[in-house]
Amino acid sequence: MSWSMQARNQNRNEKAEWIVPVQISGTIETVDLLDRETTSHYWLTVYATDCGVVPLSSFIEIYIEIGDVNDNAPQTTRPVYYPEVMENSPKDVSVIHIEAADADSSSNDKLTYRITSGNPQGFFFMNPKTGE
Ligand SMILES: [Ca+2]
Ligand SMILES: [Ca+2]
Repeated sequence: MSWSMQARNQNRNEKAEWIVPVQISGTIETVDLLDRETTSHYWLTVYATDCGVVPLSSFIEIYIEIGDVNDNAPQTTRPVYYPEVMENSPKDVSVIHIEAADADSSSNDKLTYRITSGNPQGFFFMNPKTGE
């Protein structure tokens, strides 16, 4: 009996086909690093074919979901911002609103913001949840 397998990636319309070594039980293993941010799932079609004079075969579909690992840092739209605020401005004037995006699904809605330097006198405050 031999196994053959087709991998279809519905996101990109790519198609790959390869033959898995002859085994009685077909084990699917990864052969390269996967990246959920590039491809979040795979549809595999596995054929099992016997060695008869007239070979018979059957197939199954396998859906593989790629679990997320936090392997991307948050990205802001620009590396440096140059906002301006007038002197003598009243308290609570908004200076800038920073927004960052993160490609990891596990990081969705979990980004926090904080000022790490340049604010020794505490003139500025940043909301850790909103980036304002
Ligand atoms: Ca992340
Ligand atoms: Ca990830």
